[in-house]
Amino acid sequence: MRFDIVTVLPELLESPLNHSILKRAQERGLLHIGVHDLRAYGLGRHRQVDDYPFGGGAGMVMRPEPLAACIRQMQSERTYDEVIYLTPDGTTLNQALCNRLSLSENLLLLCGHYKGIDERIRQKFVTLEISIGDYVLSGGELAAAVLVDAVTRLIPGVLNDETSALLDSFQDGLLAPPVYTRPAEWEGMSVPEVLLSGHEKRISEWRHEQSLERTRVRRPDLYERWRESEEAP
Ligand code: 6GU
Repeated sequence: MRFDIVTVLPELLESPLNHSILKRAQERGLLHIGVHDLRAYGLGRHRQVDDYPFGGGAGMVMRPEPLAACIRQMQSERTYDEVIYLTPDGTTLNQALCNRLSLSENLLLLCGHYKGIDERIRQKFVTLEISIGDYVLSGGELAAAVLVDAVTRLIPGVLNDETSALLDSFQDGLLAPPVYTRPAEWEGMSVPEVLLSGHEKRISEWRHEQSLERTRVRRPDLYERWRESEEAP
């Protein structure tokens, strides 16, 4: 799978995309990430990429020409399943959308900055607009890193233990159960007996009960949705 990311701040993406699981996925050839500096497509001697908003108001808006030139260059090299604009007014990212995106071959991600990008770029090129939650970030870069991380871990072969993505919170619509490691006794607190029993069936039943209870208490909205999906024929 390949991500191409268009940004005015490529340095902001370097570290989060080059460690741990994302690093290993790239080394294994399962993931390719191209980071593209929009400044290279900027206008004039100063490589300008933004300008004042028509109609007035605070902040700058990203001009259409550099973005269009960059997107067209990318599209001349490969076909994209989606051209995604990261924006707080997009649809909220969730696990279902991550699952869907993980089936893609190539994704093009556009990071906005300042007051956002000229609306005409959204109309002409963007096929999907995604927010990572109801709060405002300074730009789309950290949101793009979140999206790449959440989607990459769903690509077969990326995680060491193939089953472990299936046990993530949300993957079955429930929160994950509590986990413990050694020591079995720590500062007067012990690990639930069942986890030390070696009894696989009882352990998986316990984990499922814990998942249900945790979801019911912490996320009643998810719990109701899960119950509805369970009773569907
Ligand atoms: Cl995708 N961009 C910005 N700037 N802020 C956000 C966001 C995206 N998602 C949540 N907040």
